[in-house]
Amino acid sequence: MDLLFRIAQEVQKETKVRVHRRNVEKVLSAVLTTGDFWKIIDLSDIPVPAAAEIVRRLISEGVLFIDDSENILLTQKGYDLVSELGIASIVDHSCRACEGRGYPFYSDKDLYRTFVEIARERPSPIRDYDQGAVTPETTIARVLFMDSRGDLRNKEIMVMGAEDDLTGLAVALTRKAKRVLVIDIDERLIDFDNRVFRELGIDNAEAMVWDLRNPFPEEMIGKFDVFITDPPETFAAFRAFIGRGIATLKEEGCAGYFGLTLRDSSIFRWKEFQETLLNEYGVVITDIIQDFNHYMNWEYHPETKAARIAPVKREPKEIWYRSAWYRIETLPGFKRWNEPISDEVFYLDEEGSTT
Ligand code: SPD
Repeated sequence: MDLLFRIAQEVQKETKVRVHRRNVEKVLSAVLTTGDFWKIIDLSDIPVPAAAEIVRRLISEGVLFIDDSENILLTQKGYDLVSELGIASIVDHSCRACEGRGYPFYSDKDLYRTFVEIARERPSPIRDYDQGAVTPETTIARVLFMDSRGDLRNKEIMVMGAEDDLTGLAVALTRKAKRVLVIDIDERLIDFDNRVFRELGIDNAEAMVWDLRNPFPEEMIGKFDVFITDPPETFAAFRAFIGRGIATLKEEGCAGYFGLTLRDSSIFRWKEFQETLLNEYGVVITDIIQDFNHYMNWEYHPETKAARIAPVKREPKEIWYRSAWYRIETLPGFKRWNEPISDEVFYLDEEGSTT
């Protein structure tokens, strides 16, 4: 049996994360490109537990080794294998200026500067709610993307459960939306936003504490033009954040924005998420921009499963956790999902490891 195919099967059995042969191939491409384990995950686009186990198995097979500086490298056997299989290193031709998003933050320098100044005082990400904030460049690009798609000016906008990124604040700072409602479980973020709204006299925005495991009250259903969120990658969280986000939309033709990563969920799960969007919720996916969202490394990393299962002790230095930015649109007959969540598995499951 082909070595890469066998490794894929063994990894799947061991980790319960679905992987295929080409995921193993991509890890080898990534190792040809960087020795840093966290960047290998970034380039391989697979969940951490799968990447860690693939690397371990390739080490046991004599294909890879770890040097004294904790770089992951190919052995001579490894070089022979990649040459035999025609596996190449990864090249990146994406635009350096906009970091591949297509919406450069400097297109609105005033907004960017104001945001960076205000965000200096932001609360630090905490583990309890799977927080990990995106870079200011990402947050501003989210706003510029929305504006470019006609989803900002004079719109009623709901920003849900992801205010560690301060996207609701950035939307409000444009003063172009008709109304902004920010909800988050973390009181620190809500107090932060409300203080800024008050100090800057932004009177069409408010922030409110809300646990998305609870259904929305009737007065929040069908009241918004646009929702924005960034859920943890479990099914329960997908429903709580995105199902409920869709429930807040007024009618067909309204839009939702959210991030999905391949660091905490597999491409197989993406298929299931996408099926839920299309078949159950009745929305269409209009955009998926890979690696749009760049997350700044979080201080609680050493306490996570990801750190525990990594084949190296070295902590991430560069940005390695990125996610795709999805835009969806409601179609006639779309479904508003607003059930209570009883699932215990909200932040973490077999594919997730960074909480
Ligand atoms: N725990 C690491 C930071 C994760 C931030 N959330 C990313 C959600 C992507 N949908």
